[in-house]
Amino acid sequence: MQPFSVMGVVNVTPDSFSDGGRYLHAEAAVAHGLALREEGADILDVGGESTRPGAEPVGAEEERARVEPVVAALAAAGARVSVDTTKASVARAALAAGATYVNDVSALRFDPELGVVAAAGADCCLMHMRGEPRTMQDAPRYDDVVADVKAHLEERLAFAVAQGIAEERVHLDPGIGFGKTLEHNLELLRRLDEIAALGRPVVVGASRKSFLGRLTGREVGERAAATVAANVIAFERGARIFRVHDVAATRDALLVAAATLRRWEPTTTSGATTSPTTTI
Ligand code: HH2
Repeated sequence: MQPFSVMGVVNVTPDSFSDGGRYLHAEAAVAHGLALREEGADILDVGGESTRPGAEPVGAEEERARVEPVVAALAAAGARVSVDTTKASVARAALAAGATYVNDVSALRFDPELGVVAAAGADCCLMHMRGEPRTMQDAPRYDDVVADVKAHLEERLAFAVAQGIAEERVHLDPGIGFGKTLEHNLELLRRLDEIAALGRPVVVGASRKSFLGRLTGREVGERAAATVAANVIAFERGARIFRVHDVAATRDALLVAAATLRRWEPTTTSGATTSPTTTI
């Protein structure tokens, strides 16, 4: 079985940092999601609220209205769909519309009820974030960023299990770019094996983020190569799910990394890999 999963980003928002406004209409978002699936995405992550630094919150009703039709159409087309939300009511609507995965960047801190909703049978990603999106980049400080993130994720995992989510359904994410400096992000990638040691699948969302812009001097739409590099390193250090905008490039790089590092062989038909099976 393929030793990684690619999660394609479908932002149904006017203000996301890399593609805000491009897929605000449901039809455009669905077409984008289907295109990402063609590129090889194993999961499509549908979000209706930007979490970029300084983003203003969106009301639950507005967020639900953005996300629900897109989730329904993608699930009806046979895609595996996750919902990127911190709100129980949005998650409930998305799960009813066919999503099977809840991606919560607050790790059940903003709406503890979300755990109860996810416990009704969904997989769940708990991400580390310092504070909240509006203020998270205000002078972030840690004693030891990796140890602090690890302790936080361990505590949130215990909370999720207490809410009724089966431990084997929980994935953990260090939250690249969420209340972290360039050095913090690099340290987390460098020592990602320490997060993987928690024993749950690790999700990484480095895609096109500003620390890659700082390193390369490139604008947000020109960071695919930098994204690929970060993800290959993360894979080597134990990450298993890769949340990206550039699905084809990431998937190809991870196939090569998996074949090289883990001697994993894709099944080939006339030079192309067969459609990937998800591992989660
Ligand atoms: N990053 C973003 C959103 N959701 N979820 C997880 N699990 N991990 C991440 O790193 C992560 C995430 C931010 O990226 P994007 O969705 O492209 O931008 P925005 O939040 O501005 O919509």
